[in-house]
Amino acid sequence: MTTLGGALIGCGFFAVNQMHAWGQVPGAAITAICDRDPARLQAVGDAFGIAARYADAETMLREVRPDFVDIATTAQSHRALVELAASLKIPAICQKPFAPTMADARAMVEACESAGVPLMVHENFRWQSAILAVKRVLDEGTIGTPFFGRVSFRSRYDVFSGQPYLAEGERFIVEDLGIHALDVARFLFGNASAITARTARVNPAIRGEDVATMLLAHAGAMTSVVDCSYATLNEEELFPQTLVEIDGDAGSLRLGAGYRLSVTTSAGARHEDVSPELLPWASRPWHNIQESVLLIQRHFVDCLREGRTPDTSGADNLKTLALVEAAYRSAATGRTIDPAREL
Ligand code: NAD
Ligand code: 89V
Repeated sequence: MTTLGGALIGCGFFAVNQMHAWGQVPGAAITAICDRDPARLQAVGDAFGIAARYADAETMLREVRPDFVDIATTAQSHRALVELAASLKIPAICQKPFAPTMADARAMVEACESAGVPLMVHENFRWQSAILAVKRVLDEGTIGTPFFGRVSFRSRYDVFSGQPYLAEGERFIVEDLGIHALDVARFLFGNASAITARTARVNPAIRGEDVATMLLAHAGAMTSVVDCSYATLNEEELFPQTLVEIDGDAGSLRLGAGYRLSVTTSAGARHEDVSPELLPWASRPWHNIQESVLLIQRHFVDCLREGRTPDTSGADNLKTLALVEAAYRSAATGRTIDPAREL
């Protein structure tokens, strides 16, 4: 198997996880890195032994001509970098949030489609092993046809120390974290035809909303609640666990604290520990997210080799982003919004 050579743009807080994970993806290796910030470029270059270091993404991509590019910058830069990759016919992974606006996101998908270039959004929460375990139970039909679901993330973990920009934006929790939870809801329950949202800011030290409660209508009778908060002081701090409840016509399922999966049917209840693996480079409590980074990057390489479209392709992610936009519109207007209007 030939090794696919990748280039990484953005050597910040989260990219370190992506670099560690690339070291474990069979048949792929990062051979060049780029950051505008010389200190960050040096730190990642030294830590991972990468000699090819660039301050400018275009120079790197033109010189290195990698087999793929991993864009690990924040959203404002995504459109220019994805369009650059498309223009050079380089398959791209782009971090979430995919884009600050739907117009940018549509343009990025269009640029890659017309260039025939694969594009995956690094939307990794649905790749968490506990969420995959929930999906397996649903697909096996054990609890029958679901009619109610809840995807819940409630915490007071200090995300701002690692990611200071999260305290500064006009938007916060729906755009940064709710986006993952809404994507998990789509993954488990299918697309939504309506969303009603309320948001609040509890922490006075930040600019955006840190609480959001969203009600989604899916196909048939299926209804879900997606709720997230960074203002919740729990007896046990659960960051970054996503809890899931699903009721079906033949049983129910709960993904509870500590990655405890309970499945109840008329035959009784069974419990399973679906804790993520603690990878050699991972650290608690982030190990859950860190494992999902490895799984999604492996998926991208498998898709590249097999000519398949990644599950979280740019086109797929437009639907998650539309839910985010619709949630903000609903919270601002007090109305129920059809996310298709945002597409
Ligand atoms: P960060 O600010 O720490 O790092 C971004 C880096 O990109 C910075 O070092 C910056 O200098 C560099 N950069 C920006 N524009 C550039 C350009 N045009 N060319 C070269 N370098 C450029 O941000 P972060 O916390 O690492 O977050 C990055 C992205 O990852 C965000 O979109 C964030 O939402 C996302 N994120 C995802 C997860 C997840 O689980 N999927 C977790 C955390 C963060
Ligand atoms: O996954 C993320 O996007 C992170 C965090 C878990 C802190 O919200 O920003």
